Amino acid sequence: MPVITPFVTEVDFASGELSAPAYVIQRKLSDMASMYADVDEAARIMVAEGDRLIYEVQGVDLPEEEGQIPHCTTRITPGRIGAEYHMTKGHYHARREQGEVYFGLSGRGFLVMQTESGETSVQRMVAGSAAYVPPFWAHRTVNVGDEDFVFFSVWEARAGHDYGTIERDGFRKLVVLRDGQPVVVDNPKYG
Ligand code: PAN
Ligand code: ZN
Repeated sequence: MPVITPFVTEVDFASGELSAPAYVIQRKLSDMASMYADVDEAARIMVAEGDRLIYEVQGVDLPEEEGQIPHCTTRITPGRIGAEYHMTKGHYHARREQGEVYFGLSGRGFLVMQTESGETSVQRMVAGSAAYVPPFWAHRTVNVGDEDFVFFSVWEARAGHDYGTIERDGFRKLVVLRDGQPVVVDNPKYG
């Protein structure tokens, strides 16, 4: 196992920017249009206004080896595709037994989680919330506010990311605007 030199990264709470990110990943609507419930509305937006930034991830570079603790920020832009709020793709960890901690830095979000045996949990996050994603729970974050929702994530390096299961089946629950409020509803297309 390589010996990593200790380091500190400065984090801007409002933007999620790191002082020296090793990587910046941008996810646009075109990267995940099929994940929204209203795919026709996603297509309409892309024709009418062009592509749209949904979220950005900035992280540090660490080897995917036992004991390393990668960490990153995520900034989800405000907005909706139809009634459904901007969100991350979401994933299970490839190693299902690995959990994760999210810490809210700014804005307002919902953390949508589910297990493969059918349990669901939706937790509210604001600046200062420390949210625990236990082992075996898929996780997706949703921006339910009018400004960026920014949070910090910390996980174990061997967790890995299984996006395929969610790309195929989706999440059981969706977060949508209804009567001026974000509400959690069943996903009619799940599975
Ligand atoms: C987070 C997520 C990040 C982006 O760091 O990777 O919020 O979401 P997606 O990975 O679903 O695109 C995390 O859960 N890492 O394990
Ligand atoms: Zn994760």
